[in-house]
Amino acid sequence: MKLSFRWYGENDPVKLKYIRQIPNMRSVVTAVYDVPVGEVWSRESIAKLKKDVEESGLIFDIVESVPVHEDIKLGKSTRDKYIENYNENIRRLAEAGVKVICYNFMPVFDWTRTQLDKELEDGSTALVYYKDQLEKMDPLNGELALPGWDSSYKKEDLKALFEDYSRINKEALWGTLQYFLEKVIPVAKENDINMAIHPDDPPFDIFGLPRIITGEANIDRFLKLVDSPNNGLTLCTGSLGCTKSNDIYQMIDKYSSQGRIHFMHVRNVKILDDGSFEESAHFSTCGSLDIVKIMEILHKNKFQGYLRPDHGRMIWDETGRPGYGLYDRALGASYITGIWETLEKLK
Ligand code: DNO
Repeated sequence: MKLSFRWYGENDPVKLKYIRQIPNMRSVVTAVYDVPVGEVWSRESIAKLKKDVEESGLIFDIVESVPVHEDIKLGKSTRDKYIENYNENIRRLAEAGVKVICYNFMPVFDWTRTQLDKELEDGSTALVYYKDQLEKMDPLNGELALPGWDSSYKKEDLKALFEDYSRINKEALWGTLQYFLEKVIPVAKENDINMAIHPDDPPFDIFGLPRIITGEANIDRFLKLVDSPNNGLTLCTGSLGCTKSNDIYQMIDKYSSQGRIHFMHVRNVKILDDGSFEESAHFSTCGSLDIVKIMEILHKNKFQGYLRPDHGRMIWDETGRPGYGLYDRALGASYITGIWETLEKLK
C-alpha cells in the first residue's frame, strides 16, 4: 500500500511540511487548480507541483483529479477537442512521473453533502447527507457551494446544463463514457498511467441528474467497457459504502483481486435508518464500515496501489476546507498504518 494524502496546493492551510510529518506518508495527491476544466495544464504548473512536493520529501506520482468536461459527458460535438486536451494532460503528467489519475464521470456536481458542519456527539463537526435537507436544496439558484463543486458555474450555466442533461438518459451517459474511455485508455496505456474512476458520491441520482458509477453491477459493466488494467477504479469506501445496497467488502475483494483498484479512498460513514448518512471518524466503531475488515481484504489480495485517508471531521478547533483538515485525516492515516503494520507482522 502506498499511503498518500490529498493537498490542495499552495493555498491549502494544510502545509506540505505537516503532511511530511505524518508517519509512513509517501505520496501527495494533488492537481493543477489554476486552469478551467477541459483545458491543458501547463508544463510549468505541473513542474511546480512536482518541485514543491519533492522538496518537502514526498513523492508526486498520483493526481486527483483531472476533471472531465461536461461536453464529453453530454456527447457534444466539441467533445473531441476536450478529449484531445485530456490526452495531452495524460502525456504531460506521465512525463512528470505520474502513475495514477483519479477522475469522475458525475454530471455537473461532484460529491454532495447537505451540511458541512454538523456537530457530532463528541463536539467535532462532520459532513452529512440528510435526505430531508436535500429535498430543500435548489441546485439551480447558484448559491450552493460545496467544497467538491466547480464554483465557476453561474446561474445561467447551471440552468443550461440541467436542460442538456434532461435530454440524455443513463444509457446515453454510458455511451459517452465508453466513447471517452476508448479514446483515453490507449493513451494512458502508452504512457504507463492507470486511470482510476471515482464512484458517484452518493451513489444514486440526485437533483434528477443521472449517476451510473454506483454499485457492483454497474462497476462490472464499467470495467468491461474497455477491459484493460489501465481502466481501473478509485474505490471510495465512503461513497459506495453509504448505502446498505452495496456490499463494499465483496466489491473490494473482487476488484482488488482482479488488479483493477489503483487507488483507495478510505473513510467511514454512519448510515442512518432513513438512508441518510453522516461521515465519521475512521475508527471502525464510529461508523457503519469495518475498516479493519477492509484493510484485511486489501492485505490478503496484496494490494500495492495508492491509498489515502479520505474526509475527516473537524477536531481540535481546526478550521479550513470541510472534510480536508489536517488533524482527523492524520489520525485516519495513523490508524490505517497501524492496521497494515499489524497485518504485515501477523503474516
Ligand atoms: C471527495 C473526492 C472527490 C474526488 C473526485 C474525483 O472528497 O474524493 O471529489 O476527488 O470525485 O474526480
